[in-house]
Order: sequence, then structure tokens, then C-alpha cells
Amino acid sequence: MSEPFRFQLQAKDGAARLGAITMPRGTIRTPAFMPVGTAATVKTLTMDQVRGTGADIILGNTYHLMLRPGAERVARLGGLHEFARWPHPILTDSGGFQVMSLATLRKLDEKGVTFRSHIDGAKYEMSPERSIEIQGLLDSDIQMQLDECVALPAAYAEVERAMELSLRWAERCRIAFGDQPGRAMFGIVQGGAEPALRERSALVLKAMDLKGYAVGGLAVGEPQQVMLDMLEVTCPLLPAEKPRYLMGVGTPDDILKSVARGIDMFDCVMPTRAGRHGLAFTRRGRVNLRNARHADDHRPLDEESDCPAARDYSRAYLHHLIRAQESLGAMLLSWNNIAYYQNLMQGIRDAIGSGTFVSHAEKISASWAQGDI
Ligand code: PRF
Repeated sequence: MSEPFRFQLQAKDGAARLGAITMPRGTIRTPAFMPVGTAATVKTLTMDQVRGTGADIILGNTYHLMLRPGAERVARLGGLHEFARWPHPILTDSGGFQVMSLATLRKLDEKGVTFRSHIDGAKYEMSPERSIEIQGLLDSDIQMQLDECVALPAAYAEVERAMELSLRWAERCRIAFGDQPGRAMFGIVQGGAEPALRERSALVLKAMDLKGYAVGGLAVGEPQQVMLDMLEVTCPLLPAEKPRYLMGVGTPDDILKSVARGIDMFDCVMPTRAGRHGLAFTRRGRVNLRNARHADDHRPLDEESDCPAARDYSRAYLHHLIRAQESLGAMLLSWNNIAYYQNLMQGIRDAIGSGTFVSHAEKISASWAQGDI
């Protein structure tokens, strides 16, 4: 019998938590960063490269995969792990957030969302039940409830309406998901920048006794301090023995400050998207390789990195690739950036384990502030 879904807390340092999620396809060391693999690919990278950076889990998107190649097709082809050649855990987002940002002619009501594909204009309907069905067809290990995320700033009544709808959808998703021992369905706390709404959302979801909880509706236009304030309201209300996932976040600085407030899991397009645009994350801060000052720089991004992209190629060469729009440039910088994020998470985990998280976080951000040498 394979291992059911389990979260073990191994150490705490202030509100920061070190832990592990064990499930049939593998163990996720937390705090974890999940590279984004929207369309069954972490853009520009092979799964061997992604795995080699230390990633335990990647994220996939219901919205993109239901449109192309189609959830039923992925199921016929053996599921997303087999299709994309990633045998380790996969978390899928539920689709609503991507519908609202990408699809055209969207309509949202109690039943769910209807929209037209941004690819060919075809019409789709997605209910909470269909979102869970699709995530099951993909064979996702951690599935997300369908929710509605409101961009900030927003009126209280609008945030409240979307949060209450998300709670009703959470209950429908919980029932549709049923009892699947080796998999999990996470609820999503909504409530914008309103402490009272965050509190109600967290308490109702907690009562549903889900296997994990996400904090959604943040990093959607509000200042960082507002996001951190909402985490300070929300995290203490969530059950200590369940994992907490901050959706779509963020910069390395966002991650350090959110771990400090009790978040265990993150995903963000930042490392891959920034990489495709010529931006490299390094221990000394961000380096824009489009900049002419790199044209004759023979130094690598980081001679001490264990990622070949950081260690073995000169900045001059990376600059050239990016300027010439060569796809190798996008690949090398995406690889460097995912490796940087995974190293950041490993450093965070080690520091929590040794009770030095605060000084470690200070050291890391002081090193960014030095700038590129
Ligand atoms: N809900 C879902 N996915 C998301 C978000 C959300 O609120 C966010 C907000 N940062 C990113 N991805 N389902």
C-alpha cells in the first residue's frame, strides 16, 4: 500500500516552519518552491533539469491543459506525470484565476465560470465539480478548489461576495473530490485586504477539515506590506498541522517574509518568465543581462553555484544570447533562476532546522543589497 498524504512538522523557528509532505509520488520538503509548468512544461527546461535543481513538485494549470491538449486526452495518454515525464508530485491550480486573467467573454455565477478559449475562441463551462474532474483526469496529486480571486484594490462588498462564493465552491469541491487517501484537495482563503473577511474564510475552510490550505487573492496589486499583514491575520487561524500555500508568490524577498509568517509552499512564474526576458537572480541580487555592461564580462553569474548555467557560461555569452534572442539564452537563465530559487529554499530549510532563520534571512537580503559586484 502506497503512502497516503501526510504533513509532518519537523521544526519551528518563530512562525517559520520546517516540514515534509509525504505522498505516493514522493516527499515535498517545506518550505517549498514549485516551478510553474503551465502547459505541461516548465518553459524552456527539460524535467531532468528541473529535477536537478532540487524541485520536489511542480505546478500545472487546469485552464491551459483543458484547452490544449484536453484533459481527457491527457488521461488517455496516461496522465500528466507520464505525458510530461515528471514522475514526482504535481499540484494543479483549479482554473478560475487563469480564466479571469486570460480567457475572453468570461461570465461567472453560482454554477461556475463560462468563457471562450484565448487560443481559438471555443466556448467552455467549468463548474467546481468539473474543475475537480479535470484535475483528476490529469492525475494531479494536490488539487485546488475552484475560487474567485478579486484584483485589489476592491470594494468590501465585492471582496465579500467573491469570498462567500469561494466558500460555497470549496464545499462543492470537497464533496466532488471525496476521499482519496494518496491525494489532497486544498481550500483557498480569500478576502482581499479585509481582516474580517480573511478570518471568516479561514475559519469556514478550517471546519471543512481539508488536507491543506492556500492563501489566495494576494499579490494582485496591493503593496507588499498589505500582503504580509493579511498573512499575519490568516496563518494563525489555519490548523498548525496542515500545509499552507501562498499562491502565485513571489520575489525572493516576498518568500523570505512569508516564510517568516508561517507559509510552507510557493509557486511563481517569476524565475522562468524573468529568465526568458534576460533577468538573472543571483546571491548578489538581480542581473539584467541585456545591459551593455555585460558585453565583455567573462565572469559567470555565480562561480560557486552547482547549476551549470550559473557556473559555466560567461556573462558576455549570456548577454550575447539574450541580445540575439537565441532560445539557449532563455533556457540558461530559466535554469539559473530555478536553481537560485531552489537554493534559496534549501538555505531557508537549513536555517529553520538550526534555529537561525531570522539571521539567515537578514544575511540573504543584505547580500542582495550589495548589488552586482
Ligand atoms: N486563486 C487561484 N490561483 C491563484 C491565485 C488565487 O487567488 C493567485 C493570487 N495570487 C495566484 N494563483 N486559484
